[in-house]
Amino acid sequence: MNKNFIFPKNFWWGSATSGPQSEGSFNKKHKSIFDYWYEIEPEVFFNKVGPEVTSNFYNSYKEDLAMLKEIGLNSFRTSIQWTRLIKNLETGEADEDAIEFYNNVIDETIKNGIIPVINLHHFDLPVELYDKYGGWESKHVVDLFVKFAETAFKLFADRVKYWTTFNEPIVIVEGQYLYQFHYPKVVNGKKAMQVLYNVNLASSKVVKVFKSRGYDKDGGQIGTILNLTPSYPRDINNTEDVEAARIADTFFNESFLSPAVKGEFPKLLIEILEKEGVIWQSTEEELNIIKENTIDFLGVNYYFPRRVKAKETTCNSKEWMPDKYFDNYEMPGRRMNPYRGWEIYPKAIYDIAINIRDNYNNIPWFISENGMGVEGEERYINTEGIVEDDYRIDFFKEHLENLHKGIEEGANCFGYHTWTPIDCWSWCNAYKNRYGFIALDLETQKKTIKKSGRWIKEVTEKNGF
Ligand code: BGP
Repeated sequence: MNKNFIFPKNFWWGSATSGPQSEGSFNKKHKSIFDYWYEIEPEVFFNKVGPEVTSNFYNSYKEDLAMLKEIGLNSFRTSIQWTRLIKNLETGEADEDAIEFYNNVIDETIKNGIIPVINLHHFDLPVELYDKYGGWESKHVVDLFVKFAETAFKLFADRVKYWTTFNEPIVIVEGQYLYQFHYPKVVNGKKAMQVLYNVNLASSKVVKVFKSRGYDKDGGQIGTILNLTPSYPRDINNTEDVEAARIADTFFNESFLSPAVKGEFPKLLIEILEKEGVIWQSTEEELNIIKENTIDFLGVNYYFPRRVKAKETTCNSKEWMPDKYFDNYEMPGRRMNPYRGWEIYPKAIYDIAINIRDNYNNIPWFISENGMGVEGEERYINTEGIVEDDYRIDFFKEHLENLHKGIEEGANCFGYHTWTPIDCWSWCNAYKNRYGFIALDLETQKKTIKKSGRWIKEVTEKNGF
């Protein structure tokens, strides 16, 4: 018998993108680390497609938002680019053209009956701040970010009620300071841990400004977006595997989740970092800011689980790395998305829901990204020109079924956003894998609703499937 999956009242059905991945860099006043990286190493990016045009949202936001309405979305996340909004990075003064653009986007979103959710940082540090101060290594940069946030609140918080500070902050640590998949590709465990601390501090300082200036009156809420990758041990009966998974979890999930929700860093993390001599520099005053400025709601990006086993290899790096404590484990028979190279494991969504319910105060949260990137979707275009992406519909259904089970068991989840509404630029993968409900023809910028776009419309109308 087919079961129906109906979701709570006022559930958010939506989709997320980010400024640097959809707007194009038209009229920006500063370069982000990605703009700069593309300039110096274009060959790193798939087919050498860079961030200049992406999905042209800067010019086509009206038509794009109308399409989001057409597929029934009731909420939409994007980000304001620091490198666009802020003319003077030291003072936080805004740029006129950017003010007009973001005002138009916000007003148009609301006009279409869609709730705007605005994020402030999506890996897009202004490169000048890296060159001058070392980027997130610097507490001065933390304070400049707070100024940027304050400018954004002043300009737009009258209409934007849901704000988030960072998207996947652990990726800044991993990509820029450990595993070299984001510029400046530094490998330095000690710096990585300082950055982990500084970004947590930046988030809490922004929460503090939001609340102390009263932007939380009138329904305003502030949260953060974390990519949670639950760590599953190779063998749950092997205590060393289980311990390795616990440590991986503390590094990659709890290091942001715990400060954001509970106001403190996990004890296990601090213990390890002290023992290794790589603990960050902090002050009492800063730790109090983190303690007292926790988030109102959480966004969870979920794509794949982490599988872990006890350390078997020796760490080759001369640098201290978290990987000293675990090895990643390739589980035989795991189900893969071969294009992105990520395991597909829908049950993790249920496990996340229960973890938040039981260990994180059952804080209100939503799935802020979930999706399946597929290469070569032209293969699935039918005679009417529509991409028949049944695999994506199945992927969403399976994840939603697990989410539904979590909600039935008391998880406080209020929405589900997919990645992404319209095929967008995926960092170094550029336009290799497509995720959207709406296909983008890169050459003509023509946008066409896929089969999944029709499907999500029905889902939002029924509040389930
Ligand atoms: C998340 C990011 C997004 C997006 C997505 C898909 O980690 O928040 O920005 O890009 O992953 O991943 P990718 O683009 O690497 O395929």
